[in-house]
Amino acid sequence: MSQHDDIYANPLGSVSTFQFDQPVVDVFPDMIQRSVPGYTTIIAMIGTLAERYAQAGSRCYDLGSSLCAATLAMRHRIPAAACEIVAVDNSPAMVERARAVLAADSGQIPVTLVCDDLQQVPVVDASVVVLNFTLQFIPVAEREPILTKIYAGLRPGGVLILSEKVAFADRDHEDLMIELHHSFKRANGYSELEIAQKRAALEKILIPETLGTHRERLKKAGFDSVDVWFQCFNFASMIAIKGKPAPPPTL
Ligand code: GEK
Repeated sequence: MSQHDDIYANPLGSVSTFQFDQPVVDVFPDMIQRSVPGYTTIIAMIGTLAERYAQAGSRCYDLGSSLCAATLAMRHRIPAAACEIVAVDNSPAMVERARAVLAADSGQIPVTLVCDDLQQVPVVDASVVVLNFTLQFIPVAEREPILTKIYAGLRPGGVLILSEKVAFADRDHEDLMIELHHSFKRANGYSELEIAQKRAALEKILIPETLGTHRERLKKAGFDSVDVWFQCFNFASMIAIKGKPAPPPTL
């Protein structure tokens, strides 16, 4: 059972840059659930997308896997035979807790959990790659090579699911989406102080970009089809397909 997130509840003299350390790991499921609109839906739909796109004998990657929520969604929905899931996170505290989460799970698909920078991990023979709110933490200049590597490692017909906090070119719309996100957080019990201090902690390390920038970069990396399949305020998830989308299976 996840602890209640009150990391930013008391005034901090100076707010240090956010880290995925042990105190964050201890409250992570509660924190992400109360901070990211649509998180539960996105996780469930990653399972649905993996069910559709995972190919027999291929690998599915969860890059920036935290406590393996997306890994487990895929593990319990993939019908294709002989798949393997590779979950990667560079926070030792996250990976240690994720190991316990996986040990308590009864899914049959093998999961390899790797504690490393996702930029160092090869993507090989993949059919599904998930970057669920992870690319936003990578310096902007380093994002394109990651997408190029993922594209190269995908089989034809394979997909990248990319979820991000996004920015908007129009200043008024950007302000409105930020305000609506803060209303969502208030409704979930966060105080003005918690919202302000968390925002300051994330300011330098979570860099949102517009959907247009993401789309262009994905196309440049080689993806043939790029579409938004989920959006709530300034949180969105895209599906990028290598090759032309296959027709839906006959039921
Ligand atoms: C979920 N996907 O629950 N290499 C590997 N991991 C990284 C890197 C990196 N370079 N940079 C950050 N991380 C998850 C949620 S959280 C999003 C993802 C959030 C990891 C970091 O340690 C953290 O666990 C995760 O990416 C981002 O579906 O907290 O907003």
